[in-house]
Amino acid sequence: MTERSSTHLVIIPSYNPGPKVREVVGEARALWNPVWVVVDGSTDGSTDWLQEQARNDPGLRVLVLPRNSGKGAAVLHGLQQAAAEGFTHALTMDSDGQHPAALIPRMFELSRRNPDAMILGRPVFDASAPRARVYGRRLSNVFADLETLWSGIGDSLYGFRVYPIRPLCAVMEGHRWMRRMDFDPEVAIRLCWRGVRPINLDTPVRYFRADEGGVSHFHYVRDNVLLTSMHLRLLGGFLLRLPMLAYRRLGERVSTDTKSAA
Ligand SMILES: Nc1nc2c(ncn2[C@@H]2O[C@H](COP(=O)(O)OP(=O)(O)OP(=O)(O)O)[C@@H](O)[C@H]2O)c(=O)[nH]1
Ligand SMILES: [Mg+2]
Repeated sequence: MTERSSTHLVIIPSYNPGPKVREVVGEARALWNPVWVVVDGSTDGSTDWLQEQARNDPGLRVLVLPRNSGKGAAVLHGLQQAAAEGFTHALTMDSDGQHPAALIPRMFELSRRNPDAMILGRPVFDASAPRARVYGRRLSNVFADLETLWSGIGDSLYGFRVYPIRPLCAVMEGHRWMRRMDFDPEVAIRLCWRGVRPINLDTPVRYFRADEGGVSHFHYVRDNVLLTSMHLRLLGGFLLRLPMLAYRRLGERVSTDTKSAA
């Protein structure tokens, strides 16, 4: 039985996840307590199973959004409730089985040692990953590097992360963006702008075929248009912050040099 944390929780946004969600929730619960699943207007019957599980497991909570609102909106819904209950840090992971639940304790351990930082999983793909996914993210990563002056975001799109809740809510509540698939890249960039340091951890990613229970709701055209317009919008914010970012990055270089010289 895992001991309940009153400060660190797992939040799983879930939209029509297919059968894999059962394994994901089971693995996450075996390693962490509490785990919250935010059902984002699912219509695939997964809600009933999740609610039934939660009835028999005090470590599992299921929040249900009546309508599909987007990944970011689902995460924010969980974060706001978690903040109200005194939680300080949240690990986000997908409900489709792609993220390595086994690394939840390691991610939280890194976060506990660096509570002001965000811990970013960095995907290590195997042969199961579609090439479009492996190479397609490079452009988003180039933009994210530029927009943060190479502050160290290892992967802008990957959703297996631990965030400090308070700055994340502040960033999201201040803008109407970040509610859909723009959530993962835009929050990482905006948190960098606020001075939240990224720490990267390499983590394996699995892609499942449809006959293995794999499900994706990523729409190549719709979501790539969303991501491209997001980066174009963020470039404006970047130019405004350029002097501040350059000043900060210069300071980091000097302090690193000082340390290495000591
Ligand atoms: N796409 C999508 N995902 C949602 C939504 N609401 C919650 N989610 C969850 O967000 C996570 C990521 O969704 P995926 O469709 O797997 O997107 P992805 O992992 O970026 O795309 P793939 O690399 O193709 O798997 C999953 O846990 C979804 O269940 C939504 O409205 N749209
Ligand atoms: Mg996925």
